[in-house]
Amino acid sequence: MSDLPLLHVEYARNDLADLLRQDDVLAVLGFGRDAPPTGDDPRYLRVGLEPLQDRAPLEVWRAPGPISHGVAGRVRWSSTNDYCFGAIEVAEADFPDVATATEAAYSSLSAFARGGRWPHLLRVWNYLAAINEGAGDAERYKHFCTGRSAGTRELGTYFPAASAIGRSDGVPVLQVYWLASRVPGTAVENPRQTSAWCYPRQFGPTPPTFARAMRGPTATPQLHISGTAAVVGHDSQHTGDLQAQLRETFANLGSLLKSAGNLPAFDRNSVLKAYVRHREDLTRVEAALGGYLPPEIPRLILLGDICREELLVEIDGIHSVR
Ligand code: 3EB
Repeated sequence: MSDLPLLHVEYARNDLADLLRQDDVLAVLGFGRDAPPTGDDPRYLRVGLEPLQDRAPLEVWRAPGPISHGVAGRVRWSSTNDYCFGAIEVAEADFPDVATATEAAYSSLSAFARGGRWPHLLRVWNYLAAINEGAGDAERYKHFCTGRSAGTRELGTYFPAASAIGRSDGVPVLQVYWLASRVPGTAVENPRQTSAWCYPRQFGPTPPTFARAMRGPTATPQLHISGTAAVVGHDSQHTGDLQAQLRETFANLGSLLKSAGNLPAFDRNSVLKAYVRHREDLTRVEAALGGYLPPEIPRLILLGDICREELLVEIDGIHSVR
């Protein structure tokens, strides 16, 4: 077993420039139009999901330095000895369709990962515009899945944990960012859910290639949790019922923690993000999270489309044991 340090993730109110002067800051993420725009420093990325609380914090990833950073082709990256943060943005206008754009992003990601000292993808976030546009096999999310799979064939079946969410700002630029490591993690599946890469044909020509979670190669447990929604087996549950979808989502999260090695319940060492399809559901989602989680757990609620039209909410996060 390996013993990488835990990645420390927090939601902070600091000024971006102050954060980027600190020598243990691997990455900073900003959310929505009021966040600082993406600039020259590859450690910072603004993503196209609007925060639903008043003033969104910045998400800060810290790991023991020294930290290097740079730009390699399409990839903006930063790294410690153990971890690498990478980000790619691909304008859809430069490609014939979303599948081709996604394949290009993932080919760059794969080549970068394979060629460097951090070849093991632990966790990937994907944000694309109009994710549910198109009917049946023509839905953009399904084309995204085809492109992702085509761009990552060399990775075999070592799939990272992932989230794929519709950008609420509608900007037709695919954003992909990730966490990779020097030594591999351990993928974790959820016994309540069919593994995504085994989804039946009705969910599209190319099944989604992600693990339900990834246990980091850390001395004490750190679990990178994929976007988790009200999916049981391969089917969505409770269409039209937000509260029931949240209950099912928390049942899935509980089952995942158990499957990852009987991990304890979420506490102050975890951080969670909830993606909400409809702005008007914010108050109800906030209240429901308050019922499922102790108040000290940092959480961020973002406006974004879930990749199945009937799903109203999805939760991801990082669970850590210190
Ligand atoms: C699901 O369980 C819901 O395509 O990367 C969740 C997390 C979902 C990641 C992805 C999709 C993805 O199938 C959707």
